[in-house]
Amino acid sequence: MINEIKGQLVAGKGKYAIVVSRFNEFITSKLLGGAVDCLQRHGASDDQITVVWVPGAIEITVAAKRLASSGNYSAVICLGAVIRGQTSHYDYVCQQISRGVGQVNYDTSVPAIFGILTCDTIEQAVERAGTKHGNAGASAAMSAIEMVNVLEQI
Ligand code: INI
Repeated sequence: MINEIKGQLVAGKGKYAIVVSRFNEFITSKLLGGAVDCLQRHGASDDQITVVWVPGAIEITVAAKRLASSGNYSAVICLGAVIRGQTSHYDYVCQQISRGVGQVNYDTSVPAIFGILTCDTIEQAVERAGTKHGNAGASAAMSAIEMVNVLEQI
């Protein structure tokens, strides 16, 4: 019989850090609400959840790396909203944070979950922050719970 490892969707005793950016706060606060609600509904208590606010998406990586390296957290959930403007700034921000969050995973072996919206329009972001297309913060929290459970078994 094959040995198959699957993550339970139970927060267990895991410690979950959430890094959330203040830029586009009207969206990111909804992502945060979705993430916290998801963690709580899967059994996490208040003392298992730490929330760190940073100025913008670019700053998420450094805080995520500090948290992941501290040894105090089972997973780091990164939440932000990058919305395309009239310049190429968007592309630079997106590139930097996707690489940065990925790097935190490789450098620390603590799962850093990419819950950062990268949208062409504000409407697309609203749709992913608790309306038509669900809540990307809740999805990110779910991924964090699953990864913590998977890694505990490996
Ligand atoms: N930060 C975001 O989180 N979302 C954005 O859409 C955004 N745009 O488009 O500029 C943004 N910029 C700020 C950036 O993340 C840094 O905070 C800033 O450059 C200071 O380092």
